[in-house]
Formats: sequence, C-alpha cells, structure tokens
Amino acid sequence: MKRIFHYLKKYAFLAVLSPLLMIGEVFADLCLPKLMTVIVDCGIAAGGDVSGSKLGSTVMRILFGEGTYSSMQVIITFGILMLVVVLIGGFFGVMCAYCAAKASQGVGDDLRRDAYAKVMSLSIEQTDKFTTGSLVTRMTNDVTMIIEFVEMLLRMLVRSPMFFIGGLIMLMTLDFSFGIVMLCALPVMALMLFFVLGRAIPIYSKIQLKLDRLNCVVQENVTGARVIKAYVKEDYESKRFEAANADLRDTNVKVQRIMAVMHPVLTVVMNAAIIAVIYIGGWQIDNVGGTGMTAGTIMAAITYITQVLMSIMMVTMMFQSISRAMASVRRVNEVLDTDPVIVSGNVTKTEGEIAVSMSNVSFRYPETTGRPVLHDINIEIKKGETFAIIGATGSGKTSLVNLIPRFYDATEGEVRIDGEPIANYDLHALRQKIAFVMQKSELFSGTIAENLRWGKEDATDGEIKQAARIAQAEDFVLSFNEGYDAYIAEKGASLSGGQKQRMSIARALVRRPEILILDDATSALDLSTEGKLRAALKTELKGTTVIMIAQRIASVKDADRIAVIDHGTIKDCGSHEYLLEHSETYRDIYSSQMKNGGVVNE
Ligand code: DGT
Ligand code: MG
Repeated sequence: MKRIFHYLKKYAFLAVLSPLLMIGEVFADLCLPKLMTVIVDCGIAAGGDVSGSKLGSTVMRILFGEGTYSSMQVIITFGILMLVVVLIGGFFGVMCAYCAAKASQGVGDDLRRDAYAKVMSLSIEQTDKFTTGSLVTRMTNDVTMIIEFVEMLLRMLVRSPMFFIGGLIMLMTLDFSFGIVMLCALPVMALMLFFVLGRAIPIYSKIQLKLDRLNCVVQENVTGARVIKAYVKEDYESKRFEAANADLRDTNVKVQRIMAVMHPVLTVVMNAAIIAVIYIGGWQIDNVGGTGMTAGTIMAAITYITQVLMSIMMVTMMFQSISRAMASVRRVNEVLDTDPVIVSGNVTKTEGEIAVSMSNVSFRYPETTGRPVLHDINIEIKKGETFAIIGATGSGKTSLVNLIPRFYDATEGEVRIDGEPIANYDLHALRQKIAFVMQKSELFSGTIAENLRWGKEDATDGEIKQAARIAQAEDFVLSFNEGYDAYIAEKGASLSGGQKQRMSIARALVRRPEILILDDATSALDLSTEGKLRAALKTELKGTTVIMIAQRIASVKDADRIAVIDHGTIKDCGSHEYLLEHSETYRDIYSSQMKNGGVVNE
C-alpha cells in the first residue's frame, strides 16, 4: 500500500482537493432534511406559521422581513432553497468525482507504465516464471482494481465518516431519543460487518489467482487455435477452459453469497429503526406536550437514519475494495520488485579480431537439475568468419547461440565479444551489434516495410529493398499488390513458413549487424532458394560474422568452419572436408542425408 501512496504523491493536489469537495457535497446532503422539516411543519401543517421553527423564521425574516407568510410562500421558498442546495451539492459531487477519477487514472497509468517497463527489462526466464497470462492480468485487471480502490478512497474516505458522524449529530439535535435508536441498531450492523468481511476478504485474493489461470488457458488456446483445430482438440480445450471458468465463477458466487447477506440485514435494521423512530415520535406527539416533536421532525429523522446506515454500507464497500486492492497491489508489487537477473554493464563500443569466444562454458536452464544443456564449450569465432553449427535436434544449438545476446547467462565459463566479457556490455549496445533470426519466426501485425524497419528504425527504402533482395524475399513481396506496404496479419499469419523466414532474415539484414545469428533460419526454404540466399549472403555480407545453425549439411558445407555439436558439447570443429575425414558424427550425418536423395550435392 505504501507504494500506492507513493504513486499518489504526484497527484497530491487532486488527492487533497477531491475529499475537500466531498465535504461540500455531504454538507449539502445533510442540510436537505432540515429544510424539508420546515416545509412539512410550517408550510403544510401550520399553514405558513414559521414561529415553531427557528430555521424557518430566520430565513423568512431575512428574505421577506417581519410579518406573516402564506403557506405557499413558505413551501416555495424552502422548495427553491432545497433545489439550490441540491445543485450546489451536485456541483461539488461532480467536481469531486472528476478529481478522484483523474488522480486514480493517473496512478493507474503510471503503475501500468512502470510495470510494463519492468516486464520488458526482465529476462526470459523471469517472464516465463510469472507466465504470460499472469503478467497480462497483473497489468490490466490488477491495475484496474487499484484504480477503483484509489477512486473509492478519495471519495469515500471522507464521505462515509462524515455522513456517519454528521447524520448522528443531526439526529441527536432533532431528538435525543432518536440517538438511542441508532445506538441499538449500530451493534447489529457492526456484528454483521465483522461476520461478512471476515469471510469475504480471504476469498477476494483467490479470485485473482483464478483469473490468472483463466487468462493462461484463453491465451494458450487463442494462440494455438490452429493446432487445436488440427488435432480436433476443441472439446478437450473447451473442457479445460470450462474448468477454469467454472472455478472462477464458483469463487465469485461464493463471495457474492456471503455479501448477499448484507443487503437484507441492512434493510431489516433500517426499517426496524424507522419504525422505532415513528413509534417514539408518534408517542411523544400524543403523550408528551412541548417536546417540539412534529411530523416534519420524524421525516427528517428517517432520512438521517437512512444516511447513517447507508454510510455503514459504504464502509463495507470500501473494505471490499481495499481487500481486493490489497491482493492486486501485492501482485503488481511482485512485478515491480523483481530485479532483472540480466544486469546491463556500461561498455558500448569495442573492436577486436575475435568476434565471439566462449571458454569453458557450461549452461543449465534456470531451475532445472540434472545434466547441463551445454558443457565444456570452447570456441573462437573470428571477425568476418562464417561459423556453422550442426547437430541433432535437442543437442543444444539454440541454447548455445542464446548465450551470445545474453538471453541467458552462462552457468559457468565466460562468453566474450570482441574480447570483452558480455556481462560488461551495455545490454542495448550488445544487442545492437547482433541480429538474431530465431528458429521460430516472429512477425508483428503491420506492413512489410514496418516489419523490416524493426531491424533499423531509420532504414531508407533502398536499404529495405536491398535487405529483401539478399534475403530472397523481394520476389514474393513484389507479388503483393501493395508491395512493401502489404499488410501482414498478427504473428505473420498471412505468410507461408518460408516467406516468414525470409522476412525475418531481411529484418536482420536491414540492421547491418556485426554479428548475424541464423538459427535454423532456412529450414523452410527449398534448396534452390536457400542456395541463392547463401550465395547472396556471401557476397553482400563481407566483414559480417555469421553464425548459422542448420540441420542439413548442404546448408553448412560452404561455411569457413563447422562445429558438430552432440549432447551439449562440441565434438569436432573444422571445414567440411576436414570433418568428412576426421569426424565420425559428421560423416554419419552426411551419409544419412546422402541416402535421402543426395541433397548434400545441391
Ligand atoms: P533443435 O532446435 O530441435 O534442432 O534443437 P536445439 O539443438 O536447438 O536444442 P535446444 O538448445 O533448443 O535444446 C537443448 C535442450 O534444452 C533440450 O533438451 C531442451 C532444453 N530446453 C530448450 N529450451 C529450454 C527452455 O527454455 N527451458 C528449459 N528448461 N529447457 C529448455
Ligand atoms: Mg533449436
């Protein structure tokens, strides 16, 4: 909660102004029954005789001078007065709501922005740990809860106690015995609140968890819609969704069931109190002369009782909102308080002959046990060299290259770029040096040109076209009517697998990186397109260090050096010819691919 107040500080003016305005509104509301009393007692019952009411006689004397007034005169005067008070109260109310909304939305906006920035700075392992669904809920639903809470706080913090105390005082000024009625009603209300809130609050924190779960399922199903359809798993996934949905519904129902007790109890207590007031008032009018008890007083008393009890209801709502917000604050705090495990250094510019080196590197995914995914990795990749990595699926190729842009940090050993340990690099500068074409192409909704400019924001049209040409993407881009302005659907769904891969390669090339990492980036291309791409890369990217992962020997055999990776370690390393002679593993791969149609010779 401390954090919320810290955020609220920025909106201190609005946060103070809002409760002050609320005082005006409450004050107006508290005045109304008093004015009403004059209308009923002097205007209607006494036919315009205001002598029985101090308020009535004072106001009439000021407005019309001494004398007698007609019944209508009193009714209209006080009617207009009531209207004026309502308007003033309404004005204060609107202004208060406006200030409260502005302050709370501001807090929400800042919170969301900070949480978002934090999520972006976290490493992959940390976001994985939170899960995407949970992060989305935290940034949307939880922040909304906090916004509602702040708004409630600014409006109700003053309103409820003022109504409660003001109402009680006004009630006492009408007649002391009415106060006693309230004193009997209050313990009943307090008991109920204790019972209801005590049971409901713990459930509120559970609701958020259930919502997380639902979000996770929805997210997975929406992104995996194609697979679900392909495997005809709609029923299975529907059931999974249904389970999460039902769980959320049941928890909500449970809490609402408890809260449902509140309203009837409040109504019963309120009506009992009203009956008591009418009874006591009526009895006084009949039996005790000279107490000043009138029908108008009784009416005013009823209004005040309603206001006092309603204020208790508001307190309950406030507690409800606080308990929900507490759970949300804790969840948002968890995000804000997470320190990124990958900490940026400050080296920004380096030059060196050895582009990438790894010495005695071993790596294990965080929070996993057993054999490390990579071990005893020693490589030195020279500047401008084309270094290929080949190996069986699951052997650790992707994991190895993930260490270069620091998606993960090596568990042991050291990774250097230009001779500088990567931990010393400014993260932004480090990643700026590298262009990474992932094994799974990720494109974003937008035009082709926009997607390619991801590589370099200020790339000229010429640069974009050239990159597309090298990546062999130009042909298919130009086949669209809009060319580079053709729109790509979310995640690149409107492109074929091979088109996506070429787009990803072009996006990387636009950056003109010092180090280009291609993780199985040509797997979906036919052999002739891949050949053309390799040739273009060779001529156009002189001086760029290329690290390419591939499954096919044909893709790597032209590389300067090829590393054969097996079970997380580099078995052999050398040129195609060298490996054919000296590496059994490489020969095995070679002969197996030869058998499958001689693709090696392509
Ligand atoms: P591929 O792409 O199928 O040819 O295989 P590689 O060689 O790229 O394999 P890689 O590096 O993705 O996976 C090596 C091992 O590491 C494999 O047993 C799965 C495991 N692994 C991969 N990614 C993660 C991850 O994000 N978290 C955990 N805990 N394990 C992972
Ligand atoms: Mg891989």
